[in-house]
Amino acid sequence: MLALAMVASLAACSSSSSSSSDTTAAETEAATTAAEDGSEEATEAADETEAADSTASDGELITVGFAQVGHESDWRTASTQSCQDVFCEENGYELVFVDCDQDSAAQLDAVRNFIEQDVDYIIIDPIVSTGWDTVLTECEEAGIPVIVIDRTIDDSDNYTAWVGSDFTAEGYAAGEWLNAYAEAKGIEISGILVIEGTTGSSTQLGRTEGFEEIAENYGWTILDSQDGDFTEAGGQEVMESYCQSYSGQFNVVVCQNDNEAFGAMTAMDAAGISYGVDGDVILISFDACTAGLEYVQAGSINADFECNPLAAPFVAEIIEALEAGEEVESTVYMTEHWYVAEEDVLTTITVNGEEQELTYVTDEIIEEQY
Ligand code: GZL
Repeated sequence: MLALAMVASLAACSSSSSSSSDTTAAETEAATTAAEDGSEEATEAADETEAADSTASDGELITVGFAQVGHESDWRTASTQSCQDVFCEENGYELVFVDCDQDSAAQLDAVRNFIEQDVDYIIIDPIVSTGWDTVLTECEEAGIPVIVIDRTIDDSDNYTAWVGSDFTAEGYAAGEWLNAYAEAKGIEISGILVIEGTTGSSTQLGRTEGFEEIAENYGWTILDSQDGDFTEAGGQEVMESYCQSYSGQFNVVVCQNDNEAFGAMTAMDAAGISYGVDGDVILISFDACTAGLEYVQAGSINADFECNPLAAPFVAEIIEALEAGEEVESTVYMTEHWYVAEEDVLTTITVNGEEQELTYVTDEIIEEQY
């Protein structure tokens, strides 16, 4: 079967507005299906792929297949843009980009399509942390190095390197900040509601594990913890349900990403529940995307625990080292900050005995954020 991945041929890396033909896994599948029917779309896609293959075969460009989680959040958009900015023709790359639309089966298909196309490297941001061993073995047998970014793969270590964040540490930091903040403000924590990220993602697993461990240490009550799928709609839906079920029982909401927090704010506004620095509910978020930090600066979100999406430059360094026959680090952690809305309440927290800085959000920080 002719396996097709539509080539996301990218404009120069110069601007974030570089156009690219984003391809969802569904479109790739459609093109593959169409290929069997010999339809026009398939011919077009085949021409694009052939063109890319012929260019890559000149040995001028390094072809990188990137199976991205989806397009569910501001964080994901920044992650995708970072890869498109780095892995472009100007920098010596041809990027074959597939948006897997939060569909794990489609993500495995995308990786197998990359093997069929015999790309030089494969980047995976795994939607969920298990189900990877077989396809990673296929990559190894094809002689294609795999670099994992962001989320982790927990049922195989058959890949060259991982670049990302410590999600459990993020959960610990959120819990310790909440304890120190409540003490400093004289707030008695009555009940906590959590809106989790995509179930089974290492992000959801880590942030949940870290925060729940701290909650248990301090004897807090987590009233409920449901999946908001890292989307604004998901956050709003779960928060609407919480406002119905737990009215008057909670004064902390923890959202495992900013887009869920945006949805939760909409739901609490509709329910007449105040939140943030001057509100009845402490609102905690993760990611610290630009829009999230704007809400922190406005006092709507009390604290936002950053997860840095800009892994691509570190991946490019790994690929360049591999191209030069050098050894590479198997694990690279991103640098992150814990952002707060109030400059004069806390400046540090202690997490597992280590003092960690808190960062007050300024216009300059927002200007620089992703
Ligand atoms: C985090 C990343 C998560 C973000 C969400 O590493 O995988 O997925 O926290 C995104 O915004 O959807």
